[in-house]
Amino acid sequence: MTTINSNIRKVYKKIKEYQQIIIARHVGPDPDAIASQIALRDSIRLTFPEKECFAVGLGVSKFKYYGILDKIENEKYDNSLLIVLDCPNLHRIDGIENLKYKEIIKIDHHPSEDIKGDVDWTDETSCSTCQMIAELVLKSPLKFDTKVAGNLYLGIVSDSDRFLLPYTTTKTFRIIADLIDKSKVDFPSLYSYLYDRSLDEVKFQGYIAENLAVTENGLGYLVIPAQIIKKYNVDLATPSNLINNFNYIKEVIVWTFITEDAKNKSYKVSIRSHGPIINKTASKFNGGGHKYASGARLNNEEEINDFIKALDADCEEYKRASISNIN
Ligand SMILES: [Mn+2]
Repeated sequence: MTTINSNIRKVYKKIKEYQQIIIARHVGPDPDAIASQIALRDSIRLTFPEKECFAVGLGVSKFKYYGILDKIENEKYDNSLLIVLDCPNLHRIDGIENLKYKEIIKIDHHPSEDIKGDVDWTDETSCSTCQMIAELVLKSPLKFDTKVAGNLYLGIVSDSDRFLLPYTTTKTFRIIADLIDKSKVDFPSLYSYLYDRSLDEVKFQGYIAENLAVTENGLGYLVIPAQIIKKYNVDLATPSNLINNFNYIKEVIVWTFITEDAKNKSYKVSIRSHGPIINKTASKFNGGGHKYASGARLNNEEEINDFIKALDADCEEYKRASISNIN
């Protein structure tokens, strides 16, 4: 508790100190990354209207509800403070080309990688980066309004998968209760921004359910060819958006979608787990992430086969360990 509070103090102090603040997050953002980034920017702007504070990176049209990202000339911000959210590795930060920042703050809930922040607030027990930003605005003099609170709420709900994932803690609920009490945000009205989807997507989910292969060890996997993505009129990001919907299938303890990325001549991989730790295997295949939610990249069929075998072995080992625990 003390370390977290001291991180909040340190982060606030740096924000106060700098005139130029650039906020970035990982490439291919999800709601937690975008919402934390825009919420922090808007909170800093509310608190310090005289500062120049920008949220950078490529915009994603389906996330425009959260707010519009800033297009700036990075070369002009040599004296800036860079705040990186929801991203542990330098090469995955979006939109900081040619930015010669003075100091870097990291706020993230992923396992630590190569970014070492001048202030480094890494909390793997947090369900989301938005939970950390919510704590920051609640416990520091940073101001927030219903829009900031709504963004943070959606990021928390999204990354915790509606509080289903084990990263959800009593602290998550305390922070959310505080956030709602203090902002009076009408949270039930926000869910459509996360959960509205097209009929095409629902039909594509049916395709996945119909075609998912399941091994004896409880690995569910599906290789999705580019022409299927085209046929269902969805896109490369759709399988990873749908992957959490395949939670709570009795026969499946780990599941993965391997989607052909025709443009980059590779395969984009999402993985989820109900038990076995999967990020070690993910990191062997150009990926990584959380213990129970990871991603990877594969280049050819041989790698696909090796990857499926490795994940299946993780499932087998986990099953064996659980059986010997019972005995
Ligand atoms: Mn996150």
